[in-house]
Amino acid sequence: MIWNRTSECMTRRDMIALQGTRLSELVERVYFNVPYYREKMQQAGLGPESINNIDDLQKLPFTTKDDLRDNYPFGLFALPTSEIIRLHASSGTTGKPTVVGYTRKDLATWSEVVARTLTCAGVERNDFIQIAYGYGLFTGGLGLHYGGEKIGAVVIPVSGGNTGRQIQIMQDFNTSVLACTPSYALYLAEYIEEMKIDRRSVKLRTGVFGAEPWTENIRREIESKLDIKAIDIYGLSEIIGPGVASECMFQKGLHVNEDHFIPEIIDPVTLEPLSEAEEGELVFTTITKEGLPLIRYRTRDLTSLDYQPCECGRTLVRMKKCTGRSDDMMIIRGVNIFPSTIESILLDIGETRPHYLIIIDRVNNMDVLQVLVEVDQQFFLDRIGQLESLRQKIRSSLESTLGISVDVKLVEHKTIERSEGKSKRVIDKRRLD
Ligand code: DLL
Repeated sequence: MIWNRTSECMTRRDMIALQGTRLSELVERVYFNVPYYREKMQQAGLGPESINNIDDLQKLPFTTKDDLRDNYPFGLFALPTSEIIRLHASSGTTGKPTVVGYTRKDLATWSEVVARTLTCAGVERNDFIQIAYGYGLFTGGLGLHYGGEKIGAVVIPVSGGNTGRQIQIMQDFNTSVLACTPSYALYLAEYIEEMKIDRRSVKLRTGVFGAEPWTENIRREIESKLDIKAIDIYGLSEIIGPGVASECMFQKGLHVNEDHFIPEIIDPVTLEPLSEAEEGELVFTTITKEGLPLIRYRTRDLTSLDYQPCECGRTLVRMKKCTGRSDDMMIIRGVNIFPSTIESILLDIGETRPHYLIIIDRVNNMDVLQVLVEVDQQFFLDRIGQLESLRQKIRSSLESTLGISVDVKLVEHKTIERSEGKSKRVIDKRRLD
């Protein structure tokens, strides 16, 4: 099933023409309505007449999270607040949050793109969607909510947390689709197992998981434990929230709703555009948004693009599953390391659980990397004598891939805190000083 065949199955030529028209309209709007953009364009020697098609996109300057923060809270809005009918904000770990505003039309666009996301995941009007993303300033809960209503499914707005109640609701209401972060899905699966809840009393068929990076290993774990298809959905508040891109049933990359958000991939260091299939930083230009349109917004997420049409019939460009962010990269003793690399190594070793914590510290002016990893409960009970050899095995796998020494600590089941929303898997004590 495809939600909007006209937009999702266009020829490349038609898409480029549509993007070009929308882009030049956008540039005209922001030039006259947002002093920040006007100044930046003037500095680059550009006027609205300079941008006529998508080849001109690369002439425009980038926008970053810092630009949004510097103009906190409403400085980049392109319309007066009398036209804005909803605000959301992204929490952010440092400094001020980023505030995003939606007009009535923006909310309609948001419902449309989330309806596409859900249809991509095989969700239909007969489904019962349990939304366990947080409701509030975070875009996850309300974003999925209105998309679910748009397709006519039965929306169950539980919000995050209270795991026992989540499961009770799944059983009583016959929930068929679960929407939450992958880390919470994993926690729910674990809870069902531990409480010895009969898996058949839960009728889940599909999960729409996103808001944080997750690997193929985690996907396999969730799919087998919950006996569902786990679909990756991507988005960010600044661009709209969930609904930016989603996997279809083929799970071969995430279709980007590029009639609304033009993606580009750039080298995060030189800022030069990269070609198809090259991995780099994802950049978006929102060509239909009214409240807070963004030009060449640097997401910091790392991925690549594939323009080949998909087996599902959609021609929308696909982005590879995002495994990390350029600002997630840890530099430990000069070596660039991504948390996702550590996660893959840990999960390839059978006896460990997908729960780990990476701790970086500086001792005597030297960076030290410690990895805490949970081990199967059975292992602690039956094979305690083999713990040391398991620890050595993990250490040598990590060290040979990362090229630096790693202190590995095996911990018992449930030692590492579970998360109901986005998980936090890295503690960098060097930054806390
Ligand atoms: O997380 C929006 C969202 C809600 C997406 C629910 C999907 C489902 P923010 O809180 O602004 O918005 O965080 C955006 O989260 O730049 C990525 O780094 C990360 N992210 C979101 N989805 C994925 C994903 C929402 N599927 C930031 N895979 C983004 C990897 C993701 N990272």
